[in-house]
Amino acid sequence: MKKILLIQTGGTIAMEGQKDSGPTINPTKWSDLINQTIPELSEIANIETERLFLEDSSDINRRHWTELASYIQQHYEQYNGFVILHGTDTMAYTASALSFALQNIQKPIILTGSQVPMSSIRSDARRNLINSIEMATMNLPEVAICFNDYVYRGNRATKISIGDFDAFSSPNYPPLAEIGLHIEMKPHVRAPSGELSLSTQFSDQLFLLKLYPNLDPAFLQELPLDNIRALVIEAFGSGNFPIRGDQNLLPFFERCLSNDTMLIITSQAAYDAVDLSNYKSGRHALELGALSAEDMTTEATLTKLMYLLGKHPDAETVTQQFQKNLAGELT
Ligand code: ASN
Repeated sequence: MKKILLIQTGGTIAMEGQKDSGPTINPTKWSDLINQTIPELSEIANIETERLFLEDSSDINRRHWTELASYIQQHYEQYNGFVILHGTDTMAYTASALSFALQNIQKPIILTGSQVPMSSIRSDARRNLINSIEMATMNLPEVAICFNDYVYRGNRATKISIGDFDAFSSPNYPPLAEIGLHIEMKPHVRAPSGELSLSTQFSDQLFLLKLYPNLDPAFLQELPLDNIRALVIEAFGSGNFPIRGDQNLLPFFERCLSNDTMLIITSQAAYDAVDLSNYKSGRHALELGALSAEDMTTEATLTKLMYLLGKHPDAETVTQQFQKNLAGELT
């Protein structure tokens, strides 16, 4: 029987009863709860549990990603697969971060959680947990999110619903598997290659700016560009932004680039890819030296930059690597 490590990090799935109490289940109670409420899990795999932290996922940051990635790497040989229980709010960020931190994995690393606490009668935790443990026993060498009968590549997924059981989507990449009467594995699962590599230095010297009509560029004067090595602009449509009148953003973009702050343009539209050659504003940005995030999610764009900025001190390597498909995040 396959050996799976179930790692608890918190989220709603780790709450007892009321949501206002935060993740509370203590480690012993947690294993008991699983054994009592889902005894059939032991028919699927030999499961060991570990509680790394117990956080609402809004409190998860790069230090947790480093600890998680290192912990998995240390225990990599002992298990056939890993399931991480995590809050849904930032699950796509953690999944993306792990996909960069742990490259060339040959085993499944599956993140899951729930919209309703495990202890509630109508919880989705049971189904998500059973599905995830089963997926962790399969030939799925990916960091993936398993939720509501779908398995998504982690760095392609995004949270789309607060109240629905169908909380995730993967706008620019089809699901890796669908779980119904049978498990339907799709052909586009990544093929394992090379040795496992661990890299856990995530930089925080970046900033995300979401554009909106009427944004006053004067506000941007205050941004501490000396501490911002990369500025991600979540622009409109195919990568557009204001270029007329007093809301013209080009002078600010020029200031960023002359200050050696990389400029990366992503989109507020979830589907399809940024194309800076489509419209006038994008072409101006291209001429200045801005990069396109193409069809990457904002979560993947940010965590990829955190990973690259943490790893490479020089902007040239970061720029080159950013445009490459490192872990299946980019088409
Ligand atoms: N606030 C929770 C979290 O992300 C939401 C959840 O897990 N459903 O930790």
